[in-house]
Amino acid sequence: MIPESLIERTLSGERRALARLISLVENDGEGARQALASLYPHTGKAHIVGITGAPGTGKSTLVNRLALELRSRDATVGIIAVDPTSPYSGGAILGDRIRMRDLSGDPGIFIRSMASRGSLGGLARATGDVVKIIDAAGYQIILVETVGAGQTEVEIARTAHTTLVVEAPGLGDDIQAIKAGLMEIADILIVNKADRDGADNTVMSLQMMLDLNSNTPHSSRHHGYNAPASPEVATTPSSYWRPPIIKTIATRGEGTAEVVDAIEQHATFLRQTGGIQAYELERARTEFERILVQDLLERYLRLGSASEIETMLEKIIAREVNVYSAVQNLLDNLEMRRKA
Ligand SMILES: Nc1nc2c(ncn2[C@@H]2O[C@H](COP(=O)(O)OP(=O)(O)OP(=O)(O)O)[C@@H](O)[C@H]2O)c(=O)[nH]1
Ligand SMILES: [Mg+2]
Repeated sequence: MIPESLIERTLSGERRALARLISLVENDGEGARQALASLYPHTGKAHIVGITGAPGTGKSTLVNRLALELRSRDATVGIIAVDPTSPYSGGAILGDRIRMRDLSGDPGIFIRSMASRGSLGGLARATGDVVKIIDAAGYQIILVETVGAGQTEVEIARTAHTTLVVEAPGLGDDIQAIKAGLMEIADILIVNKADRDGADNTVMSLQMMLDLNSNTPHSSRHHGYNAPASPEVATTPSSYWRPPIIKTIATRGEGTAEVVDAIEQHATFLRQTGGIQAYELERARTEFERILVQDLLERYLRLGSASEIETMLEKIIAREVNVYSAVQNLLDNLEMRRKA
């Protein structure tokens, strides 16, 4: 069981309690769910910002700078790095030791990196839980860094209120494909490493992709909650958010104030258009479905015996039965057994 006092101390903003509680919940032991249930009424206050993009585009460097900029505006900041290779460890950002000390010595900043133990689906769940805990502890802005390569990372980024997609000039063709997928979830586009050649070309190609996107009605993410579906009406300035493109040099902190301004503008846009409810709904739905599937799976697997399942798997690989029928049979059998 997780002691009630640990939850109380987390809620009153004690950092050590917060770190300890996160570890306990991450291990998903006895009481993790109970702790999250107690914290839940205290969540929903933080503005959650996802930062994603191809490997090495400068996300961590940017996050570092954004945190400093937000602190200078008196916001408290939680940082979550969802990536085993991310250069945060134990609250440290490698390669940038001076500012690292600035960050980790500041009581208004809390840094956590997510160990990627278990499945990727587990990572998405664990990240959602950690966001809630840091939110309940009272941090006003939560920055979540993910490497935008896989479905899980995109899923994590999608559950943020504001998603930053970080690009950099001179990336290869394989990266272009990632880029196209990430464009749809971007609320703010960053062209980092603007000190390098080709930054203006990158900006131009993003402009073109945005022009294409804004003509397709399915980019609903950038409309207010009650925005009409018709593209002509939806593109009026009041109900359509066109992702700004901002050039930054994260290593020098150039452009980071503009990025924070854009985050604030997007938060205002979401509040004014009711978009925030749409995000909350989407997030609740994703989470609900994920936990439903997980719990049902566990429950069914517990009801059936291990040997039954092994026998069934062998029939599947012997082509005696197909996987759809196998699942259907299992469900039917368990239903009957439950009723009996
Ligand atoms: N020239 C230049 N280099 C930069 C800039 N921003 C970051 N870098 C460098 O790019 C490298 C990668 O930066 P990170 O911040 O670790 O990038 P990342 O996107 O977090 O990387 P992963 O988490 O591994 O995907 C580092 O060597 C940074 O110093 C920039 O604006 N200009
Ligand atoms: Mg990183």
